[in-house]
Amino acid sequence: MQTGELISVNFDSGVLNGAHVLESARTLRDLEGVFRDEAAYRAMDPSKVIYRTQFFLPVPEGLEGGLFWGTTFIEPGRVGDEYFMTKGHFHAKRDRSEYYVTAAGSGALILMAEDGATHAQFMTPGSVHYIPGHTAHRVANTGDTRLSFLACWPSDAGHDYQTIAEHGFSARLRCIDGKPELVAER
Ligand code: S6P
Ligand code: ZN
Repeated sequence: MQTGELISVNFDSGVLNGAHVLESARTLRDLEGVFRDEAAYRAMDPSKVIYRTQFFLPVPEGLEGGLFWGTTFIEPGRVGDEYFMTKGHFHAKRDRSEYYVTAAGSGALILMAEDGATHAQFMTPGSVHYIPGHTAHRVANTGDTRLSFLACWPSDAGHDYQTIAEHGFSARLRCIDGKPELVAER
């Protein structure tokens, strides 16, 4: 039996194991301009890790027809009244879709269509989230523990961070009276 590039996933933690699993981390410094409360952002340690990712890329990036697999781990915390969250992106090839599956913790998947219409889906262990093409996606950790979710996306999807850096999401998930609330920006 041929095993290929075997990896495994721990469904309780979301952790991927295998010789070909890659890792990266985003610190507060990498999230410049993401959070609305600039003063709160400046007062925090820029080297603090906000989220880490693990990736399994069995085919070259950009190849049509392949699939990638990964896990994202977002620490609990807030910058001002906004929860720690991912930068968020559209896929560079806009029609490419993606699945997220929550492994641990609780959070919200924030989805924004190209016309700016935004909504959120609650994430809880076992929840499966289909992200259609043409939809920007970002995840916020609304809980007190680490949020982990698995992802599967096409190897030619690519990432467009620039559009979000320039225009942001049209709504932000803020902690209001202790509860997450999606608040329109404009
Ligand atoms: C890739 C997929 C995820 C994110 C990860 C980090 O298409 O959506 O693996 O890359 O959750 O988020 P971001 O917005 O920093 O790439
Ligand atoms: Zn994506």
